[in-house]
Order: sequence, then structure tokens, then C-alpha cells
Amino acid sequence: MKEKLEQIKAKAIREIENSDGLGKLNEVRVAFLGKKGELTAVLKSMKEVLPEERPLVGQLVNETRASIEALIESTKAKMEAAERELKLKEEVIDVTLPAKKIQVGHSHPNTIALEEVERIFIGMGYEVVEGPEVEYDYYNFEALNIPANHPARDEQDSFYINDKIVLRTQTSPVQVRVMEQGKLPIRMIAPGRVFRSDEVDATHSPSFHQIEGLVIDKNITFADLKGTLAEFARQLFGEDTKVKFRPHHFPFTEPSAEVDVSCFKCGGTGCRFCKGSGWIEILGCGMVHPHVLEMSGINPEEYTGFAFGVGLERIALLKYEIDDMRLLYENDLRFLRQF
Ligand code: 2NL
Repeated sequence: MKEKLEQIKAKAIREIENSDGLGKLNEVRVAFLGKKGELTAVLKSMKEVLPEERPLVGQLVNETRASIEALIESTKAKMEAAERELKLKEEVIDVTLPAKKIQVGHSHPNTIALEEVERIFIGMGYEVVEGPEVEYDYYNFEALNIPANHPARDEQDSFYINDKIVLRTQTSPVQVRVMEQGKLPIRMIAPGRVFRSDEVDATHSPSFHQIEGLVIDKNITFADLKGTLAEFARQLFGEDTKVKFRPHHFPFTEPSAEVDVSCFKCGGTGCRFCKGSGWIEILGCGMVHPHVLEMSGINPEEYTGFAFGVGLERIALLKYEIDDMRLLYENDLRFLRQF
């Protein structure tokens, strides 16, 4: 029996030493020490051993098992160490390589311009109010004194959903909805997307953005309108900016005006930017038409107000000296990265 164990041990040592990997080593372990292994077979054949010899044989089996196990463990440790060594050699990190740059985005020029305008009016105590882009023609036209036969209502100029619903052509319907609620006074701006059936070119788009303002209180006069818009122009284009009010016509205001600011490039002497005139047109405005107040349930004998409308893209183009509106919509990073 002793010889048999010596033979098993010698064979095991040979096979362990010849193992070429962890998988093979495990096969050797199973072949010798497993349930159906050679050493276990010896234990199973104990009944053939004389009873008085059994403790000694048992001890020998245990010793053989222990020495095979020890050899497997130390071989396994050596193999793992060699494998780690190889892996470390293969995975050399070049710490001199440039790091990956994290690309941080920023606001679109339209958004920068919008937030600038909002900041100025919030500073003067105005509220920012939003409303639906798809509107009843009542709010978009009727309530703003734009009668059924007015050219602005033409299908050529506006996008109709059906004969009562239209994509808003201005943000004034938001202001009509606020006037209807009857909470006075009102000091608000209404920014948002508007739609007109225009061909795309350097200064037109079928979808653009507008910011309209509305103030209604007792004793509001054209002087309040002038002072407010002059302050707006100074904050937006610089302290030395002058404003000029030219008479105009809008159906929803009376009197109405268009506002020019002195050219912030040349200071008003005339340059290429202002096409030699020294002035740049920025918005339309006027005193809210008494009929518009009346239709929304406000007594024009008691309350008066002013309103204005600014094109957001126009402000962005002027402020950042962009010469083509289409650049604002193309999302070309080479353009957007400049702001
Ligand atoms: C422009 C200028 C303007 C208004 C918008 C307005 C709103 C209400 C009542 C009266 Cl609720 N007016 N908005 C007033 C004057 C001008 O926009 O150039 N529009 C195309």
C-alpha cells in the first residue's frame, strides 16, 4: 500500500510540473484528489487492509493528500504571479498622452439675447409670461383689432390649422389672455416662438421669436413708453444710445411708432453697419388702442397702457453683428462656438 501511495504521489508531482496552465492544474487536482480521484480510490479500498494497519495507512493517505495539495497550491500561486506579471507588461500606460477634452456647451445666441432682454425688464418690475403657440384666431387677431378682411389674416401670411385656429403670428395673444383675467395693473413681457408664411432669406424665417411688452395702469402716458424704451435701449446697446420715435401704424395701438436707436458702431455719424444713416430700427410700439382694452374688459376711461414688440433674432443679429438670420437656425458648431 505504501508503494502504491508513493507511485500516486510521484505521478501527481510529474503531472503538476507538466501542467501548462491553471485549467490543466485543476484537472490534475480532480484526477488525484476528487471524489473519483486516485487517492480517494485508495481510501475506498481500505476494507482490503488489515484492521491493525488501517490507522497507519490512513495517516499515509492524508500525508500524500497534503503534500499533493501543497504542491498544487504553490504551483497555482506561481502561475498566477507569472500571469499578473505578463498582464502588467502588456498594459503599460503612457502618461504623456494628451487627456480627452470634455466639450462643454453653452447657450444659443438667441437664448443669450432673450435672457438679456428678460433681465432688463425684470429689473424694471415686469413679469415674464408664456402662452400657447397654437391660438384661436380670436386671441391672435380679433381681440387685437385686426378685422376679418385685414391683410395680416390672409392665408398667404399666416398658417391656419382650421378657420378658427392659427399658429400665432405674434405673442400679443398671451397679453390678451392676461388682460382678460382682469388683474390690474399689468407689467409683463411675453417672449416666444411665432409663425408667418414667409420665404427663408437672410432676414426672414417662417418661424422666429418675438418679445412683446405690455403695461396697463391708471395714468400711463406716451412719456412712460418713451422713458421705458429709452432705458431698455441704453441697457441693451450702451449708456450713450439715443432713441428716435417715428410715427407708424399698428391696428392694436394708437398712436403707434417705430423706434430707432443711434448706431452703436459709429455712434450716429453713419457707417456700413447702419447703412450710413446713423440709426438702426429695433422695435414697434404704441399706446394700447382703447377698443383693444374694451374688448378684454378693461375700461379705457379709467386705464391706459402701452405695448411694444421686438424681434428676438433681430436683437441677436444686431448685438452679435451676424449678417444672416439662417446662421441662427443651422446649428453649425463652427458658428455657435463663437458666442
Ligand atoms: C411690431 C411691433 C407691436 C404690440 C406689438 C400689443 C399687444 C397688445 C395690445 C397692443 Cl395686447 N399692442 N403689441 C404693440 C405695438 C407693436 O409689435 O413690429 N410688430 C410686428
